[in-house]
Amino acid sequence: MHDNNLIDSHQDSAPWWRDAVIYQVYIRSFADGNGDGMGDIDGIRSKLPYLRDLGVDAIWINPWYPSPQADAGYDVADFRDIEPRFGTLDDADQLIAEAHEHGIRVIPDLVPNHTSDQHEWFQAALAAGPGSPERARYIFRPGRGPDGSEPPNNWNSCFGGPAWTRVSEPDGSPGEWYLHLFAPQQPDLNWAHREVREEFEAILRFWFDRGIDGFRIDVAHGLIKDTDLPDVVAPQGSGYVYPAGQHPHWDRDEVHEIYRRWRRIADEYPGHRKFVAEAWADTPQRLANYVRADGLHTAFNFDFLQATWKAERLREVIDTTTSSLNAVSAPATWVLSNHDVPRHATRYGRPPVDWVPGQNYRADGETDLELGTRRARAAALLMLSLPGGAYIYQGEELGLPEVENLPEELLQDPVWERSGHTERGRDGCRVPIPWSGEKPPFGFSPANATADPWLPQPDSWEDLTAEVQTGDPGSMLELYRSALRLRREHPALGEGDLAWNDAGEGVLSFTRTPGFACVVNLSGKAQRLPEHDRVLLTSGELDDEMLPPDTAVWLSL
Ligand code: ISL
Repeated sequence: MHDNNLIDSHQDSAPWWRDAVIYQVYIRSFADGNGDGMGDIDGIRSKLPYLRDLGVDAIWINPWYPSPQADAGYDVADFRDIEPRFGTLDDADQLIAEAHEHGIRVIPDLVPNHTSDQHEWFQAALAAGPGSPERARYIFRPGRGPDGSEPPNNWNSCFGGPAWTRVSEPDGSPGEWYLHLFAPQQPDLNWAHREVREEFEAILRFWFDRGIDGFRIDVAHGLIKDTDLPDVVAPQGSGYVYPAGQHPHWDRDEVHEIYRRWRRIADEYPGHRKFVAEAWADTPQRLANYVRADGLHTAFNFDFLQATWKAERLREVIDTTTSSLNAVSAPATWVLSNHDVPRHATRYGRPPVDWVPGQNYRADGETDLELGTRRARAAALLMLSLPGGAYIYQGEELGLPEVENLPEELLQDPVWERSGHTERGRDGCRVPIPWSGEKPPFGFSPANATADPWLPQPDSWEDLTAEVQTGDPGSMLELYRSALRLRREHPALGEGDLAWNDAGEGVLSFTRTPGFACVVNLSGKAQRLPEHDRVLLTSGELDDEMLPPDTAVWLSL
């Protein structure tokens, strides 16, 4: 078993994951080592010093397994290997070792809800025909209607269109249908099947044995389906909410049995391995079920990500998050952006509307990017001073906006095709990172690259490269670096409690002990700072003792 270094030497200290800052590496777009226009493991290795200097505790890497990339790697063909475009298993081993030497933990992404249609299990299921043990690992059913030409039920794919695709049987006749809650190239596994469970337990061990520090669990709320496969009674968006645990395919109570077993496996390994659930639940209490002491350790806090830039809304989310998680003794996580949502510098520059998953992937409306960026700076100080852990999506530390004008012919997200070209999809937040230089590929690919970046970078990103921001005290990058440094040093930050202060309408003000306060001004007019000893950090210039609108400050008391 992997033993190293800095990371393992801390194995007996407090569980690191309770207040870790985890940086999301969207591997396709982070750094391209081999010059093929797509990011890779060598690219990540070359940026480890950058990540160490930024001051993050861990990286979560989006799926890096062999995949036809029908959904940017979330269609996994082999869970025990590395996509050749990204490198090899040896490269992964080396990355894990080097990251640990830099004090950075490594968290790959596990995709248990579905496989690629190119996975050997699915290919065997197609070849074996109806009623076979091979088909039992997936969800195959005969169609409805006299000739079976209608899908088995009315479920829809998250990417648009029906969640069922009909196959041709080995003899060429029109045959059964299989379920795919996402793209047709992502058939859902049958988690009622013992072999599926055993396979994933073995996959967990395969990677834990290689020294990884945890997993992000994709669609953690979706694995269990009602075995009767009943129609969904009300379409999404109609306002109807199923009684807790009774939706036919989301957030069913039986899913937690799976995670109880996984937790026991993680706990067998030294050094605090951890899970983070990508789970969508109707209420904070339902979400808290995923992070009970015998379940997954943490879950992304999408309520925070979805909240509009309004003090009352944010305070409500902060309070419901902390109270629901305190009830199960789990730490909160805070997240502003990821590879599925429009970047928050853009979101915050729009009229306030709550972002709805799956509905408005498209970034509608006029954007005031200067305003959005000012708010994004304030939001960073808010997020990084709240109790618990936080996620940073690559590029947010550079203040990258959503790229809203990618040419249609270059769009790659399956959402674009599946929605009949009504939703542009998520490519606008996935554009490769600008590292240096004055024109594309901005150091993303090496000088001798053989291809352009897989999505084009705007020329205007010349002003947003890591290189130009380094050392500029007014830059987003230096704000993140300072905030992360202070967060490490200050005893009040990380896990713990907060106490709200009575501040004016539209102002978030809280104290953390010992001796720390954060004030965020969302009120539209300048606010007097509360009594303090010293200003530690501000997201924008103070006007004497006044905090301007859309600005946050950290104070020493
Ligand atoms: O289920 C949803 C809403 O209830 C969706 O928001 C869903 O959880 C989300 O789209 C899942 O995303 C993850 O799995 C997808 C992949 O395309 C995304 O990139 C990934 O983050 C399929 O694997």
